[in-house]
Amino acid sequence: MTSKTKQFANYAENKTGQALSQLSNRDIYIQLLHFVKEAAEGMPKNSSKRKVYYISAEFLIGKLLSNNLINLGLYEAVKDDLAAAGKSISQVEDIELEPSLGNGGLGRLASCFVDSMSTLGINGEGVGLNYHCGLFKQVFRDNQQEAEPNYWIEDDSWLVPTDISYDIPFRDFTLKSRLDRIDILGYHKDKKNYLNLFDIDGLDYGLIKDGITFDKTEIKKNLTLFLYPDDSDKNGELLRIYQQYFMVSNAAQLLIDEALERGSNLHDLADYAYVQINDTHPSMVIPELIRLLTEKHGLDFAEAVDIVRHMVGYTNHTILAEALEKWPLDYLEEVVPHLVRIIKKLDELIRAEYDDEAVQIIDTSNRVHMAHMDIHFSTSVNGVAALHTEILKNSELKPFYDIYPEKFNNKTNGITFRRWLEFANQDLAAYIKELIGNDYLKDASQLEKLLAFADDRAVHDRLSKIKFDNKVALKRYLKENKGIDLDANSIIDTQVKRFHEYKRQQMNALYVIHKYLEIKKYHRLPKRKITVIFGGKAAPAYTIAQDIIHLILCLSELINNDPAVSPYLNVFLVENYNVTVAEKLIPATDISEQISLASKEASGTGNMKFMLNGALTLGTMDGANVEIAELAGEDNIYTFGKDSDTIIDLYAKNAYAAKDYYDHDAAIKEAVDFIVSPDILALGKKERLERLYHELINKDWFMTLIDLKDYIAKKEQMLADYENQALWNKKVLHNIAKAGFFSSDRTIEQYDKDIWHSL
Ligand code: 26Q
Repeated sequence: MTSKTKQFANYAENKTGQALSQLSNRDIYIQLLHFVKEAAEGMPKNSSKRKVYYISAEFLIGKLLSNNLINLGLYEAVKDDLAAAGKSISQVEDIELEPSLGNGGLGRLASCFVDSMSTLGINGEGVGLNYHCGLFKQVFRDNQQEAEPNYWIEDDSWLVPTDISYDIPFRDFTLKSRLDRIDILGYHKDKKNYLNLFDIDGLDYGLIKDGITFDKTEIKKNLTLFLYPDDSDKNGELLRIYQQYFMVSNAAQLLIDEALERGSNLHDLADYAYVQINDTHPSMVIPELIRLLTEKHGLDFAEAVDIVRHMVGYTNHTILAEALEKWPLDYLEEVVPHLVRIIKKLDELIRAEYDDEAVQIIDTSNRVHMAHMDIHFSTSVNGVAALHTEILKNSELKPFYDIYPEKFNNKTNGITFRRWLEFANQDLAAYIKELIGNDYLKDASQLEKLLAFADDRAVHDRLSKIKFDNKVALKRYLKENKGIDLDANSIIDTQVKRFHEYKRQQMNALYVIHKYLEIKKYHRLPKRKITVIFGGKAAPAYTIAQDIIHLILCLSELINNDPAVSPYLNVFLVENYNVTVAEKLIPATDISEQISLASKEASGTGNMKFMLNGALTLGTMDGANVEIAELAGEDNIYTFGKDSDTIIDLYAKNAYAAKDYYDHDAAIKEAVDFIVSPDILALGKKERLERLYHELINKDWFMTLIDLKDYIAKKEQMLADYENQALWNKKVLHNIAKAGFFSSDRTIEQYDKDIWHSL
């Protein structure tokens, strides 16, 4: 028993006049929320001359209660207090609504980064928007995805209101902002940072119609109503521009005010602030800062440009052309004409210096290339994994690398081990402490000490036991929350991420079909039952991704209900995958599916979470998988498929023809044909299934079929290796031991040392 025990029990009793045992889980949650908020309230903030502003349209923070308790060093004591009162902390955790203020990897990365900035004592804060409905809630009806609004703000929430407010000018009106904050506590630190979330008063929930459709034109009433789910009609795009400008104008005004307060004369603003731009979504901060410095604070234009270009860094998260933002100048005129004036001047500066059309800000079709503006007016351009950064330098951004080789650098992504190990996998974390002590939570490279146990059978057995217990916990969670009946004795093979063709969930679905046919048609039974789990949302306007979801749901219905097959194979698509679901799924997984088409996944961060939690990777040599392979060693990862050079070359030569693979391989043909077989058509929508079938044979832009054979073979090898548990657990141990590199603390240290220079 530590001295911290009873601290919360006493607090709750004082506040409510009742013993913990008398309180409902909701009462306890509310008391804990206030207990933590009060502990955080008194904490001083990190300070330094130069402050980092991590501006991001997304912060996929997940639930905060347990994470905060862990960082305060109170989790165990509170858990014990609750247990002593006959309560379970996990049931209290269930009460909290998850703030899903992000689409996926980029937003989750931003949240890991704010955790690490606080943990490292960096004076660095997140700046974003307080969406009242986060990423839509996914529900399945008729084996299809539907989208519903996802509210998360309750009367008692983590938000701390402030009286900070700015005027944000648009062409036709000015909006007043308000700032709410969330305290970001570092791990065992006595200072904090903020996550700054700007908002407006006067939101009108009545604008929401069917599902997540809403009147997109009423900006004064809808600006922060929804996180933009990656859609594509014109009014949607205009709203996106309103949101982005609102975010960055607030950030710029906050940053200037705070610098002035700390003694800046604005000529030296770059010594007081550094802005990290998370993808191009906050790019308008560059012209906005220049506008404010010149038009509001009276600096001369050339000097303002020079200041700003010394205080901005740009992180690129994708090479997919369609994801690189290029806003039509007309749209910007319609929303922020005062900014267009500045952007045109910046374009003139670049045109005067460089002839090459490829590096211009405004192209010949009058579209503004946000990334180009970022690269010209920043000190740093970084990719998010080694391979990704090389591709940026050598192909996607080569003309810029030729001009500014010194700006380009790599910062391989990372994850916070507090959430993704200490909280999500408490048994494994406790066992690691038993083996090597506590230090790894502050210095993740210490995990390598585990290598001493690589051949220790007793350690292998404990790892197996922990994995099994996590499967049992997952089984309970899926049963209670998702209506899924999981077999805890099966091999768990998981692919969780946004649905996108390049991530190739459709290739995994073809494996499932292949396995189904082996069992059902050819009576070749696997040694052990396999459970294939999918999770993820598809952008509402992304038809093929919806079709892939549909196929998987149909397969799930077919397979799980077939008594001849379900003892050997199950397939589930977990509804409404989010951070909370990830925290349950990842620790229970054996096989981590990271099967993107090589060159297309910038980094991936799920791959790191699975590695840390003792799953083995089945992956292509893409994104951070390449670094996982290097660190864990070739023997401890299962890689397959064409490499990125081959794929880039195939695109350049337009030389991939899906039909060739379909025609020349009977097993591939059989699996693809099954998509439109009577068995599946009986369960699904003909239009969706036929569209997907034709897409795969005639187009297959992300080359599903090129790697399918290799993928099936590697997965079979994995399943065979699993039967040798000593061999398997040795690999697991190597993976955990080498995962230290993927701590976001390491990533953030590198950002600070190479780019921010704040400490
Ligand atoms: C763009 C324009 C208009 C509306 C929305 C968007 C938009 C929204 C979200 C574009 C991209 C995103 C999200 C991108 C993302 O999550 N990228 C992932 O970032 C991770 C962190 O670096 C990487 O690990 C993944 O590889 C990358 O796909």
